[in-house]
Amino acid sequence: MVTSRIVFLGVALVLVASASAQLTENFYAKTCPGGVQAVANVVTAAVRADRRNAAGLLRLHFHDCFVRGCDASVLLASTPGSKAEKDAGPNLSLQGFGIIDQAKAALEKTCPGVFSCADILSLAARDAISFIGGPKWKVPLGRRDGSVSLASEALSNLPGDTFTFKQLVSNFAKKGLNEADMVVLSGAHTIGLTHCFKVTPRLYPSADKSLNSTFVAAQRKLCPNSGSAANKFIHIDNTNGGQTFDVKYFKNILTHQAVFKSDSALISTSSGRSKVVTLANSQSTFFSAFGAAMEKMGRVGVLTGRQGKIRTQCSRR
Ligand code: HEM
Ligand SMILES: *[C@@H]1O[C@H](CO)[C@@H](O)[C@H](O)[C@H]1NC(C)=O
Ligand SMILES: CC(=O)N[C@H]1CO[C@H](CO)[C@@H](O)[C@@H]1O
Repeated sequence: MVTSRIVFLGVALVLVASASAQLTENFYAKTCPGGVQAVANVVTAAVRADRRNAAGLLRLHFHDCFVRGCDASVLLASTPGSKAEKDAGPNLSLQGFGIIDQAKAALEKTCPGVFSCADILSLAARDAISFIGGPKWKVPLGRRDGSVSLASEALSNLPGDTFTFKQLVSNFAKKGLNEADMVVLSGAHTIGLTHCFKVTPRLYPSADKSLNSTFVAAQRKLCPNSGSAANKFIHIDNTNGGQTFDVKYFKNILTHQAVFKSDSALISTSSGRSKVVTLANSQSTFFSAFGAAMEKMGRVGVLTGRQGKIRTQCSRR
């Protein structure tokens, strides 16, 4: 029993090590030399046209990696018998599918059957965030695409916005990401939108006691307690236009102005709080730590070598 467990662990470690070892920045240098630039061209045009696309593309990569690894399973369409990840509750507001399809279409013209949808997702997140003035990080390539996408797995693998600190740490740990990674990656909420119905439970009938009363009054104006306002979108970080990648998200947590309970929870322990303070005080620390954590997230559960496949259309198996 003990030996078989050790053997199993050994095999698992070798698999993890070899999977990540195979990702390289110049993976497509010979097979699709202009590919990385082609993705960047499509992504920057889309974000230039509408800055909100940056948040959409960043969240797509996160949801992809947390469910079955970064294998583009988030892009697959539901089938008559089975609901896919993208149609699960937490994913219903995902944005950016069209941009990925556009990049894939361009790549299929120049180097058919070569460039994975999973790599496009990973590059798109990086290109979008650096385009809006956020950090730029390395994107090692060579991921392959999976064929399975289940709504139930999105529900069971993605963190919830009512999670406690402990629940957040354990959810990220299951993906090989530590507490520091979890805190810095939460900084993604410096951009993007959320539904009022995600926010109103903290505002009505009485406000969550941990929230700043000035903030509560402002949020109540943005999200009235009415059914018709439930599906309205508001900025997660309402400062600087809501689409600026900066440390304001962390500053807002410290002044008790975080939108989600899971954001407020980051200062509910002393180790979490000290990480938030460090990030709130230094944009360069936030940027370099965010980039490093994104590179790490981009390696979660990847398929490489002969695993998986290269899809020709990202929504089709
Ligand atoms: C720590 C746990 C996390 C929780 C509980 C969480 C939860 C949420 C929720 C509830 C929304 C709004 C969804 C809606 O109203 O439809 C959201 C939006 C968003 N999340 Fe997270 N998230 C987490 C971590 C992350 C991470 C790690 C990233 C990326 C690295 C990320 C990126 C985003 C972005 C960019 C948006 C805005 C999307 C848009 O405007 O289209 N989140 N998140
Ligand atoms: C509440 O927010 C204001 C800014 O709107 C800030 O000056 C104040 O320090 C905050 N109060 C607490 C208790 O965090
Ligand atoms: C944003 C969203 O649609 N969230 C939903 C996620 O799924 C759970 C369970 O199905 C719902 O309760 C949430 O409202």
